[in-house]
Amino acid sequence: MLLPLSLLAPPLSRAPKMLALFLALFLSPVHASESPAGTFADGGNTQVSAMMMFLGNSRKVYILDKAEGNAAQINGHPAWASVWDIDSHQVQLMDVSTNVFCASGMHLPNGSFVTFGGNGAIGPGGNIGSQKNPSGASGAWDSIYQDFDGSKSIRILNPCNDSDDFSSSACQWFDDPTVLSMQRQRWYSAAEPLANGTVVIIGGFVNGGYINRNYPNTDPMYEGGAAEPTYEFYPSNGQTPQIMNFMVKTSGLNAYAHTYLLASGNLFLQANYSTMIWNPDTNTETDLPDMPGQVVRVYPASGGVAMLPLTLANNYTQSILFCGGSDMPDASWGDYSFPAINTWNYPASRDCQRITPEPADGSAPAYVKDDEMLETRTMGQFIILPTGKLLMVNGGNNGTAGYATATGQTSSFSNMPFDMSLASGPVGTPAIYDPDAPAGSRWTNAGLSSSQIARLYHSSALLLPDASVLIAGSNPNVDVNTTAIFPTQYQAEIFYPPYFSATTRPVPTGIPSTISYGGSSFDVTISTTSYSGSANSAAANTTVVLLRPGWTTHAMNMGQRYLQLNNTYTVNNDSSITLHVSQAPPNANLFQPGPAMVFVVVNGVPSNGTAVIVGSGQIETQATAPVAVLPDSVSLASASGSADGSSTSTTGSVSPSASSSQSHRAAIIGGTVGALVLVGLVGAGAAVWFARRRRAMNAPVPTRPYQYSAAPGSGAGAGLGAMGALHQESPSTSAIAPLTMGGYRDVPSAGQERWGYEAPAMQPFAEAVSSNNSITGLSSQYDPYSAEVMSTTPAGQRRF
Ligand SMILES: *[C@@H]1O[C@H](CO)[C@@H](O)[C@H](O)[C@H]1NC(C)=O
Ligand SMILES: *[C@@H]1O[C@H](CO)[C@@H](O)[C@H](O)[C@H]1NC(C)=O
Ligand SMILES: *[C@@H]1O[C@H](CO)[C@@H](O)[C@H](O)[C@H]1NC(C)=O
Ligand SMILES: *[C@@H]1O[C@H](CO)[C@@H](O)[C@H](O)[C@H]1NC(C)=O
Ligand SMILES: *[C@@H]1O[C@H](CO)[C@@H](O)[C@H](O)[C@H]1NC(C)=O
Ligand SMILES: *[C@@H]1O[C@H](CO)[C@@H](O)[C@H](O)[C@H]1NC(C)=O
Ligand SMILES: *[C@@H]1O[C@H](CO)[C@@H](O)[C@H](O)[C@H]1NC(C)=O
Ligand SMILES: *[C@@H]1O[C@H](CO)[C@@H](O)[C@H](O)[C@H]1NC(C)=O
Ligand SMILES: *[C@@H]1O[C@H](CO)[C@@H](O)[C@H](O)[C@H]1NC(C)=O
Ligand SMILES: *[C@@H]1O[C@H](CO)[C@@H](O)[C@H](O)[C@H]1NC(C)=O
Ligand SMILES: *[C@@H]1O[C@H](CO)[C@@H](O)[C@H](O)[C@H]1NC(C)=O
Ligand SMILES: [Cu+2]
Repeated sequence: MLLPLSLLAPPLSRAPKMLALFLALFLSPVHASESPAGTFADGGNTQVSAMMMFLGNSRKVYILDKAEGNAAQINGHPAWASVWDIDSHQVQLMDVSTNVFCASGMHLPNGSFVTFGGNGAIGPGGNIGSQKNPSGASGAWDSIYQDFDGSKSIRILNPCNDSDDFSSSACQWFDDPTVLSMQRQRWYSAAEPLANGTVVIIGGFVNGGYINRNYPNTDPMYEGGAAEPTYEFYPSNGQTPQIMNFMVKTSGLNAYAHTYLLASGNLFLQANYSTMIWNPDTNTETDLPDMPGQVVRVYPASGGVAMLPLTLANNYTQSILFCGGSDMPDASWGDYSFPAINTWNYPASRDCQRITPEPADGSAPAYVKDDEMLETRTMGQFIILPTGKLLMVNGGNNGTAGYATATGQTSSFSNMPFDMSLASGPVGTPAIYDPDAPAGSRWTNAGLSSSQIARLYHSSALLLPDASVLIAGSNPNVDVNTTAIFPTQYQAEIFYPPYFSATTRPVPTGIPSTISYGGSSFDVTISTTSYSGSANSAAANTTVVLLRPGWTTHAMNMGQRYLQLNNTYTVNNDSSITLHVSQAPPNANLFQPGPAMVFVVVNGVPSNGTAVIVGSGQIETQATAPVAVLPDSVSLASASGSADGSSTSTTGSVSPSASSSQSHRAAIIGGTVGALVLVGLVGAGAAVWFARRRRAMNAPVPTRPYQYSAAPGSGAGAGLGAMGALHQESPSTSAIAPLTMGGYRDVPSAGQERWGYEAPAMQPFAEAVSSNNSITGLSSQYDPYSAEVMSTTPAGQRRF
């Protein structure tokens, strides 16, 4: 296994190009008059197409692609994962065992990330893998791409940084469905965390398709075994997946249902043109009004959807904003195979609607028409900025997400005008939505440049710690195609929102590494070089916000949330400002436990984000405490700042500490915060004693906590449980090769024993239902990191 070596450096052949990029990005002089505000810059080559991304920590973005024929190779097969370094814009390839094609994903309370499901194994051209599942309808493994079936996968990643050993299993994806998997096959499932950090996973396709129905739709519940109308939890609470009626009601257009946890603990769901509130404990549904105009927002209509910032001004009222998508008539949507019409000629929607699902005054929830977008857009994606405005990027004017070789109107691939793309008219110009602006003036794209790179199906976008936005991916092709009209895209870009015109940025100190739900306030100080003009007005115009960028795929940022922390302030005699900041409100439904960034925004200019863990770091009911009363604000009329804190000036005076360079990057004032930024996420993760999910209600409680960083061997004898030993390697080899799955990856030579590995059970859906679906035993009972597993499953071999 050459995993460690290939991870440590990109192949030499790529080095010159990377070096050129590096030089272009960092060494060419950037003058203050050439502010990057509103522009795109090169973000490097992601080497795998960035269908999915998430911010692992202050240094790394993790990228996932589907299993496909990327030129970049790892362990003898094409790579479909990489980790992008925020400073260098270079990636290291990573190995993932299963096909993560169109998975869902979420953060966990301890700062790790998890992805759910995907497709069966495929080989070149998107064909079913060479090794079929027992049904014959999907792949268990493919001998060329060497991907395993990912349809039940639960993959876990513990984010690392450069001071960690990336070659160690601790920094790699854990991905082995024989050890940890969902109870059901789910492709395009929804995922949303509850207040205790448990993730609810909803619906999905069993196998593939454009939309989740046959036509006519005579079996809206199961579609003959192709639809999965149930929900389940990670970690599993032992419950057999139950049917969610809403999945039946919205059949056909219910993949990646838009799902948001509400203040009450219930969840808001929107799919097809239906809306409801769901109680996850009782599985009861309360209908809300239909989407006006029957505009579809879920995949493949793929509208931009976000929960608006929770602020003091709106009293943490949760409102969901929907923009764009498609209002194609029912028959146009076609079925699993393809749309009935030439979607690329059908303009996407420009309609926006807002809804407040739980109005504080008890009134009936209702959709309210919002300002229309500046253009029609499918696959537009909302990125919540630290300023509380929402950036919309990516997408196309016409059509839908998805790809196909034909439509109901174009039977031959050679007549498809955009190759496999079902969308056309890429929108290269971002737009910014201000939720607080008066109706009629919420959208603007003034001063924003256009990207020349089409970002259509399977593109993604993510807020970075410096408050710029990483934009990557786009691949409306069944397999890698760099010559298609909309090719497989590896080039990343960084978009700099307007506040990058500021020549200096606030540098807060004192942000803690963890945020609790209620309890004592904490003090954050910004120096005089962090703002300009009157200290009193700067202090009064400062907000402290918690922002979670989310796990992005398919024009969504799952888990994305923004919550303003309450604060008062003291203007000090040295013109610094001390902010007295409240913890998160004592209701984890408003902002679920887990990783986030804290930004301090002064006069509209954000600081860099500081990584924090919100809550206990564990999957459990989160402790809450009464909100401490904040000290009264203290002003000082004579104090003023020495920075250019303007969000609009591009030529303002440069503060002394920033005068050595006029590059926007260098002009961001250095300070002690740089070190603090990194402490939160990873530090908290390392310090936490990892309490484990209860593998069953009556699982033995571990007698001692298991520390993640425990030396290999300290848990000897523990292991995999039912499947027994999968690894024949020596312990030192298995420590760096967590991803192999026995006999399939290493094609056995004649007479060589396969190690008893069977692909995760892939019985047809109908069969599963009729057998009352007892859990296969391969499912969520074994958490490879779990103390319970360590202490209760003597069989097998330790993996790490
Ligand atoms: C990286 O992670 C380690 C813990 O894994 C932490 O101690 C360190 O501060 C982090 N930051 C940097 C810059 O490496
Ligand atoms: C959306 O839901 C409506 C109402 O149930 C249904 O008639 C329609 O077929 C659904 N659309 C699709 C494309 O499945
Ligand atoms: C804000 O919300 C809280 C909790 O829902 C409620 O108790 C309070 O009355 C609200 N305040 C205002 C001004 O609406
Ligand atoms: C989008 O659809 C409209 C209406 O059919 C059509 O006029 C336009 O040419 C399409 N745009 C592209 C890029 O195909
Ligand atoms: C890539 O797309 C082009 C244009 O449609 C097509 O001619 C070619 O066959 C495709 N290549 C592959 C490998 O699919
Ligand atoms: C500023 O100095 C005055 C006079 O020494 C003192 O009374 C006041 O408390 C100081 N204010 C702060 C915020 O330190
Ligand atoms: C806060 O600063 C922004 C950016 O300079 C400005 O647009 C806004 O009017 C200020 N708000 C107040 C209340 O001064
Ligand atoms: C988390 O909450 C869900 C929903 O109430 C519940 O089913 C689950 O058992 C809880 N998990 C833990 C670890 O508390
Ligand atoms: C914010 O803090 C102020 C000052 O202590 C207090 O009056 C106000 O009620 C707080 N708001 C919330 C939502 O806690
Ligand atoms: C903010 O982030 C940028 C980009 O990572 C970095 O160059 C800069 O040094 C950071 N500023 C501070 C004060 O840490
Ligand atoms: C975080 O929690 C998950 C779920 O319990 C676990 O699998 C993972 O190992 C934990 N991360 C670390 C760094 O321990
Ligand atoms: Cu997809």
